[in-house]
Amino acid sequence: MAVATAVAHPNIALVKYWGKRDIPLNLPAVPSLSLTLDRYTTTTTVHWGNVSEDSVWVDGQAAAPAFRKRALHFLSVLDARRPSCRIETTNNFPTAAGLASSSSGFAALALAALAASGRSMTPAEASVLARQGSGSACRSLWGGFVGWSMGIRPDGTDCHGYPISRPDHWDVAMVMAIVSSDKKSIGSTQAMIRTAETSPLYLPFVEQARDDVIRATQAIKDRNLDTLGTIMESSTFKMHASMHAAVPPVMYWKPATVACIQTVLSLREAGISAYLTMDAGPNVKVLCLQREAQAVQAALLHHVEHCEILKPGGDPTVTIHE
Ligand code: 2P0
Repeated sequence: MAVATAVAHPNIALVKYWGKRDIPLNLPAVPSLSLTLDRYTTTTTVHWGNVSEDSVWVDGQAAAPAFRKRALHFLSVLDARRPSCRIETTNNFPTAAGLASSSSGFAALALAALAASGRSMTPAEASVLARQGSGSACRSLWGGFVGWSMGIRPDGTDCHGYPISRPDHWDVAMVMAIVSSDKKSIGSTQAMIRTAETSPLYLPFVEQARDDVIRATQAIKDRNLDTLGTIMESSTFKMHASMHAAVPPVMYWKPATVACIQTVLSLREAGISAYLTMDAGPNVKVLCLQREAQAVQAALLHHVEHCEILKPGGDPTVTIHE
């Protein structure tokens, strides 16, 4: 029984995960592909045993009941006969605001729990575990560009992330226009279920996902930003259009979201290769070359107060304390 800390970076999907074929196991309806970011981190410490009762702490405060339950259940997925545990987690960026905090969160929790409980797993096995906490977390087991295979087994043991290329493969940046850091109005899981059950536009998104991943993977290998960006934007707009056509609609956009979208389209007309993506929130993330990132940031700062330039990030790290 030991104490371990893991640090993981969030990832932003370039080809989107939206919808599940198995809800408890977080088995996706589509394959997806992401970029792990630098600078943003979740740091999570797990005390496995040697504590009198379960506890979960977020930024030094007792966790809200829903997150406490979800985090402790996750430890029980790892070991149904586990001892009492203490979880301490902190993000250096806004939580549950469409900035992929659940991806780094459950990747860090999985790795800290594995190390603290004395288990060793391959990265793919750890990715299967992290996926059960939050789907997108299975992609934060690696830095750089990462894919997520759907797998075919009903138990999900072949449904995990896989590395595509290292962070230094390509000098791209992700410029994050923070329209709002508020918690999202509807959680991803509920929004996915509603979209899949009610949206007439959901099926085309699902049908095109596999081809989008294949073509995006080749574009990454070729370092072809215009091809990758075009696929990424198409995946984003197919996902959001399907949400907007759900009943009732799932609408994460705010006026500044639309202003940022129009800015990116104008930047392209001015000759800058900038392409956007959005997740379950109003924030707009723009993929471009690092040497053009400051021009992109300056244009977006007309519409948002906060806009940050992030680069491809590395693998998670794990430290065992005792
Ligand atoms: C993604 N998103 O591929 C997609 C695109 C948001 C939009 O994965 O229900 O927190 O825990 O599996 O991973 C956000 O959903 O959802 C997400 P669950 P998750 O990154």
